Amino acid sequence: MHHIDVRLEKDLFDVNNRIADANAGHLAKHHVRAFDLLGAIGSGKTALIERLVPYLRDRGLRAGAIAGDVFGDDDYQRLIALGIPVVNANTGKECHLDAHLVEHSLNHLPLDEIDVLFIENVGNMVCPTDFKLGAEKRIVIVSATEGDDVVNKHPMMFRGCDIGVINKVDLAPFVGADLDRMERDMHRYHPGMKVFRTNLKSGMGVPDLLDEIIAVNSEVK
Ligand SMILES: Nc1nc2c(ncn2[C@@H]2O[C@H](COP(=O)(O)OP(=O)(O)O)[C@@H](O)[C@H]2O)c(=O)[nH]1
Ligand SMILES: [Mg+2]
Repeated sequence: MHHIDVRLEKDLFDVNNRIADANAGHLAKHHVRAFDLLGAIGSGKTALIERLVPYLRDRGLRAGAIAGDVFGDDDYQRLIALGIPVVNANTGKECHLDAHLVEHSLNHLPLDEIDVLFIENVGNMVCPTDFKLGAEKRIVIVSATEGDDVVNKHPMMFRGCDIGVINKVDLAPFVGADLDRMERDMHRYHPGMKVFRTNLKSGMGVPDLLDEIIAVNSEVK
C-alpha cells in the first residue's frame, strides 16, 4: 500500500515537472522572465509585487502577474490596480499552484507585452515547494512577525528557492525577532543564497532586490 502511494506521488510530480518545463519554454519563446513568489499568508508577497512594479516601469520593463489564492480575488484586485495584466488563479482547496494551472493562466496573459511575470503562489511554507511552475527563479519571503525560527523549520523551502527576502524588519523590535538568525538559517540551508531585508511599508530594501531581479533579467535578454 505504502509502495503504491509513493509511486502515485512520483508520477504526479513527473507530470507536473513536464508541464513546468513546457511553461518555461513557452515563457522563453515570448521573452518573459518569470518569478515564483512563495511564503506564508501575510508575509508580504503581494506587497512586494506592488513595490517592484513601479521600479520596473521606471526601467522600461513591463510586469504582469498571476494571483494564486485558494479563494476570492483580493490579491487580483490589488494587482490589477497597478495597471498590469493579471490572471486570478483560484485553486479551490489546493494549498499550492501547479504547473497545469499556470499553463492555463499563461494562455490568458498578453505575453508579448510582459517582460517580468510574478507568480504569487498560495500562502504556504510547505506544499508549493514540490510543484515547479516553470519560473526561472523562486523568491521566498518570510516576515519578522512569523518568529525568527521560521526559516529553521522549513529547510525544503529554502533549499528550493533562489532568492530570500526577510520582510517586516520594522516590526522586528516589537516581536523580538533576531534577523541575523533568520539570515544565518537561510545560508545554512542554502549556502550562497541571495538574501534581502525589506520593509515593504516604507519600501526600504526594495531597490537592492530590484537590482537582483534585473540582473537575472539581463542575463538572457
Ligand atoms: N509593518 C509592515 N507591514 C507590512 C510589511 N509588508 C507587508 N505588510 C503588511 O502585511 C499584510 C500582508 O501583506 P500582503 O502583501 O497582503 O501579504 P501576502 O499574503 O504574502 O500577499 C498587509 O497588511 C501589508 O500591508 C512590512 O514590511 N512592514
Ligand atoms: Mg497576497
